[in-house]
Amino acid sequence: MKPQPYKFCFGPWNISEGQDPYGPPVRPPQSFEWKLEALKKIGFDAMMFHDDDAVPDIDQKTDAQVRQEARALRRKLSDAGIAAEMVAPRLWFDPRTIDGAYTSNDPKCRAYAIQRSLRCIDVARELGTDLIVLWLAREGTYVRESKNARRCVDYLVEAINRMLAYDRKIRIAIEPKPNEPMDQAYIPTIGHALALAQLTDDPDRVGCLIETAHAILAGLDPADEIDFACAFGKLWSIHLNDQNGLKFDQDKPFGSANLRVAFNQVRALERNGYGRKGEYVCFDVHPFRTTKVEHWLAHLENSRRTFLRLVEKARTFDEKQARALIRDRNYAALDQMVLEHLMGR
Ligand code: XUL
Ligand code: MN
Repeated sequence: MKPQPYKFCFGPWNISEGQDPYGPPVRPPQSFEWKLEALKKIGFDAMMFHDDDAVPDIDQKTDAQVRQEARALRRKLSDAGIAAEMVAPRLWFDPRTIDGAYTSNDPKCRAYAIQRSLRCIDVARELGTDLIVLWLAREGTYVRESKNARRCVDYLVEAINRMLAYDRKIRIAIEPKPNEPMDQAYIPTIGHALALAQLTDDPDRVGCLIETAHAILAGLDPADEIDFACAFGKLWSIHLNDQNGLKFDQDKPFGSANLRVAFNQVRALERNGYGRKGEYVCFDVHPFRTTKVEHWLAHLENSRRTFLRLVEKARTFDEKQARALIRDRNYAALDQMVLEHLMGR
């Protein structure tokens, strides 16, 4: 079968201004139009959105306004020839999500989180995508005894069921992350996400999104997470980036910390035919804080370049020789063969 060309995507937040918990922005804010133009200029195919990236101040607007603004955005995107890949409800900014969104101890706050998620579905429908991404940012605890984790599983299932019932066409991709902002998240890995899917009313419409950095933060190999999700036919999106060990979520350019781990992710995507059903390769990467304005898109272009170079590396890997070494249980030679291949021989 002819190899599928990949399609690429990023979100407006990936052209970030450099603020961190210790300092203010270091680059000037840019309009959405500027970001869309930048995406087009560097030849990406789609943009991913939070609900309020698509409709700013969404909580202050009526349902009709939300739909109308989302429709206007869709026109802007289609004039630019750019697709909307997914929409994700931003459930971690509002004061009502301070103690978690779907798993807040306060029933009024849980109701807000569900309502906001249904509006996110309205936005997705107007933007022409059926994919809703749930990064469950605050669904966890700082203090273990502060919530009942057993009940929280029921809350998560209830919220997802409400979304599934609200629109029979949407698919929900859970993006797990083990920590940050929480000390401990309830859905830290792909195994947890897919197990949760089985408890919902329509497991076939609940899948996952793997982010490299999140898998590494959970102490896992992202390539194995990819194979696991694909074994269920449920890898519906991916956020490739990189992460140097167990620290804050770094969102480094793809391959920047560990080229071999990146190679294995690409190999896993290739062997599972990722992209054949229209899935995009998304880069959830950030510029280094030191980045000058004139180099503002380099992390995105570099990530795609590294990805495509690794696709070549995956396709030219001597599988026959690798199989012979595996048969001989000569894993030392296999190990070195991978290194030589990545180093260019
Ligand atoms: C957070 C993260 C988010 C999600 C979308 O770590 O990756 O940007 O991808 O909400
Ligand atoms: Mn992400």
